[in-house]
Amino acid sequence: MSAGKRGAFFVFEGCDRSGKTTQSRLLAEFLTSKGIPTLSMNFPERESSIGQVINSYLTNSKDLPDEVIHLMFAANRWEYMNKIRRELLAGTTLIVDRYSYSGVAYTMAKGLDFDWCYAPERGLIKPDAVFFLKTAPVNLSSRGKYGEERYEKLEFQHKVAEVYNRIGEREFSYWHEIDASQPVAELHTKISGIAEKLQQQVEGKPLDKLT
Ligand code: 2DT
Repeated sequence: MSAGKRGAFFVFEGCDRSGKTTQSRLLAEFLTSKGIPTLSMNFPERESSIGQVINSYLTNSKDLPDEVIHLMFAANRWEYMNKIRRELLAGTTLIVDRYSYSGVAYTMAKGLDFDWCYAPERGLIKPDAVFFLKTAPVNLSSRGKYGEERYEKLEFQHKVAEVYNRIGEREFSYWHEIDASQPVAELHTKISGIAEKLQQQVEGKPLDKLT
């Protein structure tokens, strides 16, 4: 690969069980089939020591103040920033399931204000595109294994959905809202179409930061 060609940074966002995992996998398979080096990640990254604390919080085995867990989620992204930068600059395209937008949406849904929630995200590498899988939270409960983790409550998911809409308005220039009630294959066709086009545009474009 010629110098200066970097990978693209794609993020999937949405309420719990909105199909992010399936669509991330399909996009990774699609890009790989086109010969593009691809790496899939997700946040929270539960393997690190910070990630393990987050995992015990999410599975309800540990309680923490809202502010503390919020900062741990942000710290969990910061601890992977060098790796993300390195991979992108080496030409690998990243497909990331959840990022700062989940951080802001889930904590604001608890009542904390935007500026406070967003502050620790400033300076993180900015994605080239966010695919926001929009679905009515009411539909989600019919999907498998719903309700086991801390945030999988319908009322809370409604609040999260509202905050996502506000974030989408603020970040409109790279936010792609996709109706997640469509069949899996149709969703994938839309997403892969956008990703393929962006993939070509980002080559040679410097990495940007969240501001
Ligand atoms: P998964 O079920 O997708 O693993 O998500 N969350 C996630 C936050 O509250 N803040 C964050 O910064 C991130 C990345 C969303 C686990 C849950 O963690 C929430 C759902």
